[in-house]
Parts: sequence; C-alpha cells; structure tokens
Amino acid sequence: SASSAISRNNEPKTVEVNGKEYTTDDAWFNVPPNVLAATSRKLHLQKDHPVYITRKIIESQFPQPTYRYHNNFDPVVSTQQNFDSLGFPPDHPGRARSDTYYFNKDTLLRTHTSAHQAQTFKANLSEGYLVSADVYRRDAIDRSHYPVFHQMEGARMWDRSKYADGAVANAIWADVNKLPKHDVVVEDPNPPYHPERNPLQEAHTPAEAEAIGAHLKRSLELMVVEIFTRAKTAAAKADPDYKDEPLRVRWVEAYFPFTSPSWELEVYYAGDWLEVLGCGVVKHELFANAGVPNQLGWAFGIGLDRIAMLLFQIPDIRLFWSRDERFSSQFTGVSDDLSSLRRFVSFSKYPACPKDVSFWLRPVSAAGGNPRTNTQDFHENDVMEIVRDVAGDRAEDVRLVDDFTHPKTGRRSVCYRINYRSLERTLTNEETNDLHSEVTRRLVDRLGVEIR
Ligand code: FA5
Ligand code: MG
Repeated sequence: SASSAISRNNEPKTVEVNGKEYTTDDAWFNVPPNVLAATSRKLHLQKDHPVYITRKIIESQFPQPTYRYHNNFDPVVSTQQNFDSLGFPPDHPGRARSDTYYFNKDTLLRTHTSAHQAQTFKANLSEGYLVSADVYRRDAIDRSHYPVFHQMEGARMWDRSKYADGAVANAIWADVNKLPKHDVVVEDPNPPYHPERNPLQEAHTPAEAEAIGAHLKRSLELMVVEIFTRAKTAAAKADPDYKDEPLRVRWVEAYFPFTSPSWELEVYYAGDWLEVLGCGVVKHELFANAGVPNQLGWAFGIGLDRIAMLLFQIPDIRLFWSRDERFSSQFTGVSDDLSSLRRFVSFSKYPACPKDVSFWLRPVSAAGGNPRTNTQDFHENDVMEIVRDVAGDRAEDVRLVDDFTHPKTGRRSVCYRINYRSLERTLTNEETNDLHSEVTRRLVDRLGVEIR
C-alpha cells in the first residue's frame, strides 16, 4: 500500500510504497496521489485480470526452466538501475522530471522493466528470464496511454566459454532450429546489422550477431502468432460473421542505448501499424559490468496492456483499472482455462463532457516564473500532469485543438480539449465544472500561463 506523511507546507516528506519508506526531496518529488495509489494494484498478479492472462499466455511461449520468471520486483528503483546501468547518457530526455516520476534526485518509479537487467544478469540464475512489472511514465492521456502500465522484459543468454572458439554461433543456430516454425508472412527488409543505422558490436562476430538476431526474431514472432491466434478465436466466438484477416507483422530498425542491433515489432491492427515491443542484441558492456563477460544474447520489452487490448478488444486502457463488476466478471475463470477466452463486450459508457481551455504562453523574454512555460520550453506533459492530478481517471483524453502564434507579437496561444468522463458513473455538471476550474487554476498557478 502507498501512503504519505503530509508536512505543514503540504508536501510529503516521506512516502511509503509497498511497505518501504522513501524520503522525498522538494525539487524532484512529482508523484501525484493517484499514481502513488496504483503501486499497490499489481494488475499483472491479479488472477483473471486481462493483464495477468496476457502475461500467462506470453510466459507459455518462454517455458521454464530455460526462462525463469520474476514477477515481484519493486517499482521503486534508483537512477542507476533505470538509466545509468543501461548506458543512458546524462542528458537523455527520458531522465527529465517532465517524463519520469521521482521521489528524489536518485530514486524514481521505474519507467521500464529494463531497469532490472543489470541485477538479473548479475544473479545469472538461468539461461533466460521474464520480468513482468508495473511501469510508470508521465505521458499523454488517451485511449492507449495511461501513466501506469505493465511491461514484460525477456532475455536469453548463451555462455561463450562453454564452447570451442567460434562455436557459440553454431550452438545458437541449433537452438533456433529447435524453435517451432510458423507460417505468418513477416515483413523484414532489414539486414542483420548495419554499420551506421544498427551496428554490430565489437564484442560480436557477424555470425554471432546473426544467430542471436534470428533466435530473437523467431521467438518473438511465435509469441505474437500465439496471441493473435487466441485473439481471432475469441473474436470468432463472439461474432459468427467474423472475417479472418491475415495477421501482418513487420520488423523495423530501432535504437536503444543498451542493445545493438535493435528492432521494434509492429502488428497491423485496425488500419494502422501498432508498435508492440522493442528488442535487440544486449550490449556487451552490460554483461561485463554485471560480472558475466562471457555471456551474449538478446533482450526484449513488450507492453502487456497494449497486447491485452488487442487480445480482448478492450477499447480504453483505463478500463484495466476499473473495479466495475461489468468489467472483471467477463474474465472470470479464463486464467485456468484459456480456451474460454472471449473478446470483451463493451458495456454502455457514461456520457462524456468535453471542455476547452485556451491560454497564452509566456513570451520568451519575460523574466521570472517557471521557465518551462515560456513559448520555447513549454512542455505539454505539464498540462497532462495537472489534468491527471486533478481529474485522475475522470479525464478520458486531452488533445491540443489549436496552436496559434500571433504574427506581430510572436506570442503563442494553445487550446486543449479535455474530455471528462467517468468509467463508473455519470459526472454531474457541477463536478465537471469544478474539475475544470481547478485545472484552469493550476495552469495559472503552476505554469504561469495567461488564460484567454
Ligand atoms: C522500452 O521500454 C525498452 N525498455 C524496451 C527494450 C527492452 C528494448 C529490452 C530492448 C531490450 P519502449 O519505450 O519502446 O521501450 O516501450 C516498450 C513497449 O512498451 C512499447 O513497444 C509499447 O508496447 C509499450 N509502451 C510504451 N509506452 C506505453 C504507454 N504509455 N502505454 C502503454 N504501453 C506502452
Ligand atoms: Mg518504443
């Protein structure tokens, strides 16, 4: 459970998360109560929750004991774990307070499950692992983004010292050939590595990088095929006229500071390519720093909530947090009998109440105030955060609907449309008006903007 001791100036001085206390620091602490409260939910551990079911299905594709499962790592980690150990440069934007929830300068809510790579490599308990966990990001508000979501990290390692010189690549290929085949057409125009865009590491021979990449891609394709086969079966059960659209999957090159080469896997869904995971060949430095310099292998990180949305056709990511029986009852028993998996049937939504707020940003020249709110440094996440803080789950989405720069004065004004809607009840006019006035008040107070 999460709680905080409130001091006189209304800023918590210590915060408790899952039974541990953290000292906050005024300059860095930026975790609102609703996000703090989410640390106790652990949806990936709640039997029959869609995130739990999705975890179980993916785990079934990465069997024990080759893969060891870790589902209880604490969400509070150090900047060392979340960033430094993974080679994030000191000025990486992900470290900014606008993107990450901090307790103090050195302590934060993990933004990804990769925060646990170093410790898991170091423990070196198995050839592979899966880490499932809640992760936290200050992000946009819409149907597919929520400040708390769940990731699963997977990794598979081989120990070079167990093989004769140069033979590890053959051993990895032998493991590739043990994997089942699938018949989905995968678009993959990418070379196994590319000197500029996606370089081979010095520590690897071309044959090693190719073998690791092949094992990685085949393993993840099999996982996606499994998910989508189950999703199709579930959809066909719900709708006898269901048209079976062939699964389309593609690999695109990517960049992560801790893997090279790196890729993302995208799935064609509802008329668009949807990114479902990032992955790559683990950088040698991570293994060397973890005291296991003979290891080589791959890692991936997948968004469980997004996969669960696809699997069950769940239209809004906030529904995962609902305690409404009409939601939870639809998944009862599925964990123990995956063949009973059905697509989600939407229940009627309560009415939405959109409200606009328009404001001028401070001119760049203006002295004082919060420098982040001048025309140049304005950061949309600060608006999102205020809305989330005030309205919590009662804000369905926030969209920029107008962005105007005055031709003479150069002053910029923006207009955001906030859609208020509860998943649990009809909001009264009075309540929505109160929420909106509080949002407006905080925009002025905290960001120093001028309401139009
Ligand atoms: C990462 O977080 C990397 N740690 C992944 C990784 C692991 C790469 C190991 C290499 C090796 P990224 O920020 O792209 O990457 O997030 C990974 C996945 O999490 C995305 O593909 C997406 O499925 C999911 N995800 C990211 N942001 C959100 C969000 N706001 N809401 C829901 N899902 C999200
Ligand atoms: Mg990504």
